[in-house]
Amino acid sequence: MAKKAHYETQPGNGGEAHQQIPRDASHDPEGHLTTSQGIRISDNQNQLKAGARGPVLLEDFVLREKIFHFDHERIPERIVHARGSAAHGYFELYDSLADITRADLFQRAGEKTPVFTRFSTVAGGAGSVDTPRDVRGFAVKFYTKEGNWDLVGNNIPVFFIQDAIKFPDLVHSVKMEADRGYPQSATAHDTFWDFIGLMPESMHMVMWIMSDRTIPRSLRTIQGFGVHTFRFVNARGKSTFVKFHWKPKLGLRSTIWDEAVKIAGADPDFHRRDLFEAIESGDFPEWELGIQTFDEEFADGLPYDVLDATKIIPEEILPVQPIGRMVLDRWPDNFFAETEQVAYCPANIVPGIDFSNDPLLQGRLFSYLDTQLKRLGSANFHQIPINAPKCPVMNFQRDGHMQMMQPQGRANYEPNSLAEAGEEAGPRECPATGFTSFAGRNAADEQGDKLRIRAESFADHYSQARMFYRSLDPAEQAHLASALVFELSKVDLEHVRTRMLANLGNVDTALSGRVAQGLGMECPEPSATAAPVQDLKQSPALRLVRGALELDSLEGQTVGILIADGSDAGALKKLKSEVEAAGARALIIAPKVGSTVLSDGKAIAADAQLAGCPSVMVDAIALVLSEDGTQALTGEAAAVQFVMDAFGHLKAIGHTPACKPLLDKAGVVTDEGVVPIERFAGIAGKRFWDREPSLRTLA
Ligand code: HDE
Repeated sequence: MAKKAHYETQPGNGGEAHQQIPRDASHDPEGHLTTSQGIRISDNQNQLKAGARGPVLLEDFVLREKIFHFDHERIPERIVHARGSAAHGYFELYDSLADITRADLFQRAGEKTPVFTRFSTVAGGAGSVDTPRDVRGFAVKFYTKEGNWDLVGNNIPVFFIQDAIKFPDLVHSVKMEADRGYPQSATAHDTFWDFIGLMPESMHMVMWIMSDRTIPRSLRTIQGFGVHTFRFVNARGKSTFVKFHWKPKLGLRSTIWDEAVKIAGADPDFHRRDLFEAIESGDFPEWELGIQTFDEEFADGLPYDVLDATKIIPEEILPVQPIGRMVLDRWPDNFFAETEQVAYCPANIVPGIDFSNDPLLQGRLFSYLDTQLKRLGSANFHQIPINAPKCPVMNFQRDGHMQMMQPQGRANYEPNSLAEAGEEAGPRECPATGFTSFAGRNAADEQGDKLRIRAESFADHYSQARMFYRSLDPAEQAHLASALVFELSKVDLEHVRTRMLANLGNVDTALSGRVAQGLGMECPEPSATAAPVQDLKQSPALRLVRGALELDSLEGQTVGILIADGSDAGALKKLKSEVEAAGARALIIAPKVGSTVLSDGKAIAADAQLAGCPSVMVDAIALVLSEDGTQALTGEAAAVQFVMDAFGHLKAIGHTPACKPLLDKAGVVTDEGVVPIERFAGIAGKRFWDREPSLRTLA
């Protein structure tokens, strides 16, 4: 009789879309504490001793097992992208893309595919803060019916280097300096700028990382990009190049540098908390997935190479077509089990999607699988529930550390003829539906002599950097120049600064001049370039400040309402309901969190205490204060700073008439963003960029 083989799905997964990973199924329904062997524990407070004051006994297996497990709780953190926050959700397709790809998740309009998405900073360790100036990782695992597809991208569409062999050098240069062990999570130091200056191909990326993109207000307000050119392959085997873009429903929002620095102190977990609270309150973060598709002929007509990850295809040249949306609607049950153990890999693709020859992408295909083995400690890491596909997994890979599968029978090789003897033969390869690599029009011609060489078409390092800089709004250009001044001012090696200024001269001499002036240095001549720098047409789609993705709406934002004893109860109620009607959160802040007595004599509890909730924590502020309340707070540094920072960070300020002395003390000058509370809800969603030049010196 044929034995039933257990080649089925792996533990912790199922077939249906968006199925939840089961919560620890092994717990005792009666709630008893046990050892890992299931032995009930009678006393979890005291070790086993020989007498009340006597020595501890080695036989105490309860103690030894507990401490042993604790000793091994940490695993190596990711060498890059160590600090991350993630959530479950789904991807919903708008219309079938069957004409360009046979990928199962893109076949049926309205189909939902479960996803797990992890956002991260790059340079800092797992315990570092959320708001350094840094690239944000944007990694999405799609649990499709034909296996897992990982789109492991960033919030910036280009990268520092063109070839994977430079990655360890790049990462070493940006991380804490080898001898001194600092700075943590910052590019503002010698070794990073030394490497960057010697690597002119990074200059386009440098423009992006010095722009406001790298100091986002929320993870819900970042874009995501697949970066590399990929391929879609349809059922007839036809290939189309594709680039992936995620656009946030709430639009793009950044912070002011001074604000980002202060958030780091006020709440190191600012982005993680924001994502958690949004999901827990049912305000589910959402992004639209868009694609740019093109063929070889289009690619050949571009003045740069689509295989070069330091280049974009501007949306004005090739529009982004929306194809679906991603909604994140469930926070993980357990941070370690899911967010920490999730293992993304750009090599995880499904039939209908394929790689391009981008040399950076090709290098990544090796690195991620390798790093997961180091991090998770076993070749069976794909069996961890968060990594397990939600479709059948059947093969003859066997054994290894922490093997969770219990295959039955003798078939652990292929081909075999065990079926002829009535035994289970195991799975067979599937030529018709299995993954086949796209052969490539030029696959044969593109092979040449074995050379360590960079294609000529990768030689232009500056034209797109210039295009990016010149496409920005003047306010963001000023932020970018000031960011460069800040970063280079932290560089002690003068020749490194000078080299950077010379490279910046190729982007724009006005930019290098501004930065040189900000540093108080002579501006050198532009450095030699490998290819002539071209004046490409500007791309307004690249703007964050006053760009198409900057929305004025209050939706998804938080308004901090400052109250004190005597605040007008009616005005507060009205304002709160207006703010909430606009889709925002009203956070009541008071000098004392427990109770504030309003004008109607009733006491209310605040959501936050003033000293613990500076205005950097909110997107706009409203001051609902009586004359007495204002007088009390005018002598309170936390209140003055609250208002001063909101004004300095270009936020909307609404106020009751009695607040004038506090506004004056904080140096607030009335402009279109400083309004009576009756008009506040209408303008509170905006930043007031025009205020900035009067407040701080920008380069
Ligand atoms: Fe990564 N990258 N990377 N990277 N990367 C890792 O894999 C690597 C690159 C990105 O939330 C590591 O599991 C190489 C580009 C994200 O878990 C590692 C090269 C882009 C994440 C690795 C690159 C990324 C990683 C470290 C140059 C944007 C976090 C831990 C060839 C398209 C995923 C890990 C998560 C993580 C290697 C360049 C995005 C070491 C060798 C370009 C979002 O394998």
